[in-house]
Amino acid sequence: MLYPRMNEARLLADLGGVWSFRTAQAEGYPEAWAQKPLEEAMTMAVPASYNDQKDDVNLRGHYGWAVYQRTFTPPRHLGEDRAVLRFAAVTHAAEVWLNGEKLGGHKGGFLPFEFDVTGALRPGENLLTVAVDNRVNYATLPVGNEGTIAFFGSDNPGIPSIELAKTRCRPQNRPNFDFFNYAGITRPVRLYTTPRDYIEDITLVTDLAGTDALVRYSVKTAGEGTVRVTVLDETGATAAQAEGPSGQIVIPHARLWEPGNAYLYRARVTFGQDVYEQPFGVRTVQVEGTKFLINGKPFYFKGFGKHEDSFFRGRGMDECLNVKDVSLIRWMGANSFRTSHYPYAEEMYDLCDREGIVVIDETPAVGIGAGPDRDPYALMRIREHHEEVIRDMIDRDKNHPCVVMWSLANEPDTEHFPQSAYDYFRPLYDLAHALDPQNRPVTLVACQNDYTKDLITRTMDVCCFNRYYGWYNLSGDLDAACDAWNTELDFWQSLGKPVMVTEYGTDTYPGIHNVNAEMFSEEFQAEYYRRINEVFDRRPFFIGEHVWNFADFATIQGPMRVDGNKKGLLTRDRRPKLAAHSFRRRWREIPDFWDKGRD
Ligand code: E8X
Repeated sequence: MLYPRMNEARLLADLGGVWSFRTAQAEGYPEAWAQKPLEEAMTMAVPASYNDQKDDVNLRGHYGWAVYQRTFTPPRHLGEDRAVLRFAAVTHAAEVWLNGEKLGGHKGGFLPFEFDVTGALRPGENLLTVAVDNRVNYATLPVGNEGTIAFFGSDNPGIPSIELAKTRCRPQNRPNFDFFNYAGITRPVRLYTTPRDYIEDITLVTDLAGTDALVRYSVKTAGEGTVRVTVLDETGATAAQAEGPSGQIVIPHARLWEPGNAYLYRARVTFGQDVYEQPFGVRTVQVEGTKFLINGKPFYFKGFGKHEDSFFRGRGMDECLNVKDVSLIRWMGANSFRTSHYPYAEEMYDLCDREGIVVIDETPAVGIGAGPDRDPYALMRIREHHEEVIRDMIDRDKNHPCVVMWSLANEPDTEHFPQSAYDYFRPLYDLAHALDPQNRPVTLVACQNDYTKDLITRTMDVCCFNRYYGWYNLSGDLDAACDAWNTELDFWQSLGKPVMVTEYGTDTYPGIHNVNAEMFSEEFQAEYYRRINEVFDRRPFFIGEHVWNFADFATIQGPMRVDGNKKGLLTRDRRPKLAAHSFRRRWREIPDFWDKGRD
């Protein structure tokens, strides 16, 4: 799916701003609300989550449907052009109405969807109504618990007062994931036009032949016309040309896209009256032995698990914050991050393409676990939707040079029902490889588990796992933590695959200091990383360290969280803790391409 861009053939109108809004019932909303201006409505900014925009506890913790509405008047000169209404993301499910007619719906809160409204627009004012459902359960990604299971804390089964209260508590979301269940129209809504005969999609795959770049392209079109492709370099000069819906283009002496040293070409495609320019980078990615190669060189991941999370906007897209975060990523000498735990806004990938930041692109599949006694793969109703989000994520992000690996899920239960986990994920692994024109490496991020029982993680192209030795277990004992790390890395060493840690960290409250480096202090966070990083540095097959987390972030309330998750190297308002300075010293000494075996 192409990103909406304005050009000489295409109009683009942003429908963000302050919309009308009101909450509805858990199970639904009156369809009559889409027929006329919303009554008893409040103001609500788009794009942004709705949860934190008002000081109303009922809105922050709302459960179920809510309805947004606005009017807009398209220019009269649209003429014969095709008009499309595009939603970059609505969390978690949406139903869209235009002038009282239902256009359709969409399930999934982190990927775009669109409707051709050419015949539905009317002259003058149009009424756009968007109903949004924030419920999570065993059929959604991310997964919500069903019943009254709490994410944190104990369920205290059998205590009569608690059991009775559970039967009478109000219906609410029970996220099986550790981030606040922000919801709403969280990314841009746009109206864009194309000529009747138009370019539907563009796919670009780059390879190297000596100093030349080989670019395989294919252009999907609708209607009549001839496809012409002109490759422009950053100066706007023509680097190569081709004609026809698919083929191969040679760029002589191409400039490579490299981590920290980005170079972007543009594929300018014309078809009939339509035009579209697709940025791309010339780079290759492959796994070879225990190395992760970018342009044939061994890349070392230095970076983070992140969240799209900020004050007031919640999970809402914020390009200023994206620019700030990339600046801080570079300030710390990092080179990459994982889009934990859902695909991020398209604008962040564009920014990473331009800035040379490497991205592991993750689906919203988090929370696939139901305790040691229940097989989540039998219990949950997510397989089809999981395939759908893999398909849509790869379709959306396939041309980004910054994306170097796909993550199928975060911390699914791969320990208690190892064969079920294998049978569930192996086909998804094959699907991702089949769908990706660039055939990038595929992984899943494993939870702290008995890795000797886990059958699926070891079959991934890169073995990625989250480990909290010294925090959630062996708490506070960094000698024991390093001992556990060494024991486990001995196991992974035998596999002969690249291995990286995708989460390790400690809750750290800024301002808590002690000489003895005890848990929750800034000194402990710094010492925890110093000690464990020493273990990593002695393992040539260990190809990356992603800390958890880039910054503090909001979570559901619970006895394990004081004002959210505090494992950030930065506070939520992006101020460095002691460990951020330690990593700045460490990562500025580690090259992006680090052939550890040779050092
Ligand atoms: C944590 C992280 C959470 O924020 C992230 O979304 C997924 C969690 C650690 C799980 N991984 O809690 O800070 C550790 C389980 C150890 C038994």
